[in-house]
Amino acid sequence: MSIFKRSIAKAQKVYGKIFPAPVLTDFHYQTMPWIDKKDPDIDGFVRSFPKAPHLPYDLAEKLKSWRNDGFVILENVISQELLDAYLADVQELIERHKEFDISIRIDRPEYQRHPVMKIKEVPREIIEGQYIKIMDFHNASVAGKKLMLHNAIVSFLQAVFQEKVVAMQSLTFLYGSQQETHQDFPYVVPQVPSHLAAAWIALEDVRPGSGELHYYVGSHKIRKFNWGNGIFFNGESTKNPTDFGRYLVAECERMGLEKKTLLINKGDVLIWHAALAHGGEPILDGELTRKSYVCHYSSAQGYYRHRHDLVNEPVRHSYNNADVFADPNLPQYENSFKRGEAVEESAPTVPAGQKNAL
Ligand SMILES: O=C(O)CCC(=O)C(=O)O
Ligand SMILES: [Fe+2]
Repeated sequence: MSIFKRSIAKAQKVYGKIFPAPVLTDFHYQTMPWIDKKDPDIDGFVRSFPKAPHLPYDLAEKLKSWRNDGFVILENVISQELLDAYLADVQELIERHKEFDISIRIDRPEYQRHPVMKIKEVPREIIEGQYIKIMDFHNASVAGKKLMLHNAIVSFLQAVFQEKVVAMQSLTFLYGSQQETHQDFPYVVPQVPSHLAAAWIALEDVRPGSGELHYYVGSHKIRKFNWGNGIFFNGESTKNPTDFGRYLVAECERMGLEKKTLLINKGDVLIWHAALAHGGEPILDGELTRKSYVCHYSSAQGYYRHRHDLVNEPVRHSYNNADVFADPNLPQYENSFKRGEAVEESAPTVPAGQKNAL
């Protein structure tokens, strides 16, 4: 570095000490979804929301628990046929993995230096083992897109954001993640950070001991963690994910929030708030898979550029009036797994609890 550049850097550092930039302690109130603001009129909104009477769940009841608890479970909303089409696509990807540049994340010590790899570079026994996330397979899989933009999910999120829904990314798990307790918003940051939610789609019935997802009821309202440089995790943060996990567990326990584990069935979906504290339980029985598909969402205002291409207008794919962007880096694979094309994405139309009443 030249003497000139060094002096500038030093002056900036001194300036930063005298006039520190304000550290963000929460989302900007103005940007927050209506339902997170003071006194939202949920019944009034549902009366005016044309889709509400056609959904396979009681939207007003779900929006109220979303506001209070930070999550909802939609039971029996996705057809087995669509789930099986996606599972078959995943199986085919694994069998033909040597042909694909699709990314997977491997959280095993041997891969610590390069946790994100192309699936073709990873041995099959690693791909089919624990600590693996298949990344953004919805780009290649039509069934993956239809699941991600399923009417039951995007209608609920459209109500939460009062806006068109845009899916951001997906992760496919064969085993429990065993991830520490965390909130997603410090890591998954759309252009409007408070416009974020996630769905956990059960690809099989969840069995106890398989490393179930856990979450703290109402934890979306706790005071936000300070990473040393505000509420997002990035290169300037002085705290790490383990500090974050410790803070969240201590804060949830101090507030007396209930910890739950997720034991839902194939076809059910958990949708959670950007700030719900959650993680993966240890796997107690290594024989048990826990196949699941996790998608993150924002709104049209909140996510208008693909995170891997902030310059160009994204290529959009739409279902149920919601969008997902094509992968700007791997156009050759887009929708090349076509099983989902033949599947009608219709959901069971009767709420699970009312089936016998008809
Ligand atoms: O499914 C899990 O165990 C955790 C997934 C998760 O936290 C995420 O994808 O945000
Ligand atoms: Fe998460």
